[in-house]
This record gives sequence, structure tokens and C-alpha cells, in this order.
Amino acid sequence: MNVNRKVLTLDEFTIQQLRMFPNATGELSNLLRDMGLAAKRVNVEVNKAGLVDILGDAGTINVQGEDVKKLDIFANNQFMGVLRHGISCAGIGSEEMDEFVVFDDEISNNSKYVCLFDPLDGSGNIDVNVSIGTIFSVYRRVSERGKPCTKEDFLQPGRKQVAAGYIVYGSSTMMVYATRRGVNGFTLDPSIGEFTLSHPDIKCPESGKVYSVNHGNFFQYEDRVKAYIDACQKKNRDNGGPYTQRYIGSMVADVHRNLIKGGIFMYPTTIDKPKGKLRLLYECNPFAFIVEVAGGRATNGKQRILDIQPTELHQRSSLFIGSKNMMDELDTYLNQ
Ligand code: AHM
Repeated sequence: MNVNRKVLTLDEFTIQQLRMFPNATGELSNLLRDMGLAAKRVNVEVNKAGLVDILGDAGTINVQGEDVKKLDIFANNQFMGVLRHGISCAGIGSEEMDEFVVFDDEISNNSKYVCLFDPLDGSGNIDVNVSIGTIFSVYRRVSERGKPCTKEDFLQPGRKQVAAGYIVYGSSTMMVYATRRGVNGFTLDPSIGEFTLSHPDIKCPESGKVYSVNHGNFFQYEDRVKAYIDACQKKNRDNGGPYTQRYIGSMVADVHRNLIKGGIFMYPTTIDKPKGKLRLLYECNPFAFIVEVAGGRATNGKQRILDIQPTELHQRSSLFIGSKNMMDELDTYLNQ
């Protein structure tokens, strides 16, 4: 059989990166490979969602007050499970869980990292076969190694992330992750069951034509946000347009498309959600890190997302994220 040695798997890629740093311990590479393994397990269940009884509400309400779907619980257990049994992670925080979890055993207490994740984002789309995703971020712990991790490890500003990534379960399944050195995308090759490097060194185009926002909330947005959305609709050939509106309602899919093709994604505050809908630690921070490494920008409308000091695990935030030039233009409206 001919094996294409030019195509690197996720495992080969992380090992290749590790070999560039002779003093590296390999803990981060291990953690990223663990995430890839859990993603493959979740992908199998997501693909079967229309077939088996795993589909549908689990009948409980999560800490955010939203219905929990069975697949959310399955995904949560898979990601928590690989990290608990790995050697790199001292504890996790999950969008599905009220409190962070400390893996209080000798190996975990000596691990360098903690991980935060949203195991299944856009879960309202499961029932209708629309793309959903997983989002994760990795921080170096600030608590003393050798002891259980603490809340301070999880409440670090986003700029302290060591790595962040997402998996999009879509027409194909992709894992994209960023470290300070770049953003790389891996597509799951079902013939070998491996993520393979398909999008090396992703850069977010400086400009784009897509704006993504829930128009149904338009009359609940601040006037300055409405003015920007109005301007997007009025774009024509003479002023950099026309723009197109695209909104899937799965943040992972929406931001993934804009990262690759250029665009801006917005989830502003509304009258009903004065603090915003998206979670700072599980959704905004990881995407802000990925998009900034790729050359884009992310703010809450006033401040860089990555500079916000979190005070709670499940804190919410407004989010504006995307191509640099579009974000700069947005600022001219928000700063009026
Ligand atoms: P979820 O955690 O319940 O899945 O909600 C998060 C999702 C994001 O993926 C998406 O961008 C947003 O909620 C859509 O919200 P809305 O339907 O209010 O536009």
C-alpha cells in the first residue's frame, strides 16, 4: 500500500513540533493528542445522532439554565475522561459543570496544565443535522505543582492561554488548534481514522465580505451596534461591499468560516441578555486567542477579550471577532 508521507497526522505533527524544542516535556503535545482522541469518539456519536436514541434532551438543566442534550453529556464525559487519564492536566472546567474538577492524584497534581472546554457548542442544532463543535483552551497553572489545582488556575485572563482549539463536526470533521507559534487545521480522514494536517498555518484574511449576527435580536442591540449592522447592509461596490450575512447559530461553524474566508462574527449584549450570551472562558477566550494568532482581533465592544480578568467560571460576555480591517471599521461605529 502507498502511504503518503507528505500528509502529517495530528500525532505526527505534534511530535514534529516537540522535536524543535529539545527541553520540552511533551505534556502539551500529549494533551492535544488526548483532545483529538476524545474528538474522534464524539464524532462517531454525532454522526449517529439521527439513528440512535442518544438524540434528544436528557431532561436536565445545566448550570446556565439551558436544556442539556444527551450528546452534551456524552461529549463532556469523553473530554473529561481523556484528560483525567492523561498525564498533562491537573483539572478541568466545563461549560456543562457547575464547578471545576480537580484530578487529585499524584500524576495529575504534578501536571503543568488545566483545561477549560465547551464539550458540545451549538447543541440546539444537533436535532437538525447542522454543524456543531467543541471548544477548548489550555492554561499553565499558577498554583504550586505537586498540589491540587485551584480556582485561580481557571480564572486567568485569556492572554495567558498556552493553546486553544476547536473541533467542528460538519460536512467533514476538523480540529483546529493554535499555540503562540501559529494556527493549524486537521481534517479527519475517515479511511484511517486520523486527523491529518489539511490547513497549515491558517491566517485570517485582513478583510472579508461576511458578517454574522442574529438579526432576530436587531431591535434589542445598542444603537451603535445597529448603526454598524445598517452599514454592513448598505455596503456596495463603491464602499467595499457587497457584504453577505451568514449565521448558522453554531459559533464554531460561524467563526471557523470567517477565520478561513474572512468576516466578522458578533454576539452583542441585548435587552434580554445585558451581559451577553456567550461564555468568556469556554467560548470567547479560546476563539479570541485563535483568531488573534491568525492575525484577526476580538473585543467585547470596549476591551480586548484576552485582557478581561474573569471573576467567575461561567461569566458571560459580548463578543465581536474577526478580520482585522472589519474589526477596525466596527470600532469607528462603537467609539462614536
Ligand atoms: P449553546 O451553548 O446552547 O450551544 O449556545 C451557544 C450558541 C453559539 O454556538 C451560537 O453562536 C449562539 O449560541 C447562537 O445563539 P442565538 O440562537 O441566540 O443566536
